[in-house]
Amino acid sequence: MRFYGLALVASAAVLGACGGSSDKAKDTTAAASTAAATPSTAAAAPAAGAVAKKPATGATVDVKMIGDDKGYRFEPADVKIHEGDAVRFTMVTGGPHNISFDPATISDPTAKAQLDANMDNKMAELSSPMLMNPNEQYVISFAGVKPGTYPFHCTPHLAMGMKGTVTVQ
Ligand SMILES: [Cu+2]
Repeated sequence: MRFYGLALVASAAVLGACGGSSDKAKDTTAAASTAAATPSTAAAAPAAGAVAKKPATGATVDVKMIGDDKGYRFEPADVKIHEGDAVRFTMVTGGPHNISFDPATISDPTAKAQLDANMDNKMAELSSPMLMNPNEQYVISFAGVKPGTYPFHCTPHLAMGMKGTVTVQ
């Protein structure tokens, strides 16, 4: 006798798959930004422009602007003048150089405005243009600039100590 025991184990593997994809209607609202062309209201009202340039009436003192193997410097770095004199800066070597007074060092607003007015072709307040080539000159009148000490520097070479002072006696 043969006895066949057949055990059928049906294991139902239930795979629960939850793949619910909800369609979301994307509402793209294009915000039409109507950027109104704002006219550049550059109010060309020079408040300090009321100060007129005053030409020098006295002596002219020369200062050389030098950059060589000894460093960058004004020569002489510290000059003493009288009100009404002018300082003539001459580019010698190692340019570009410029002459820039730090507005923060001039506490008197009248002196600051007059000195600024006396400077031609400025890059910024109290800052001369760059002198690129040998023998280029820049003259600053100190007419109307009251007595005091006015520190200045060369913007490109300030970190290398190229600075000086003009003392109006
Ligand atoms: Cu310089």
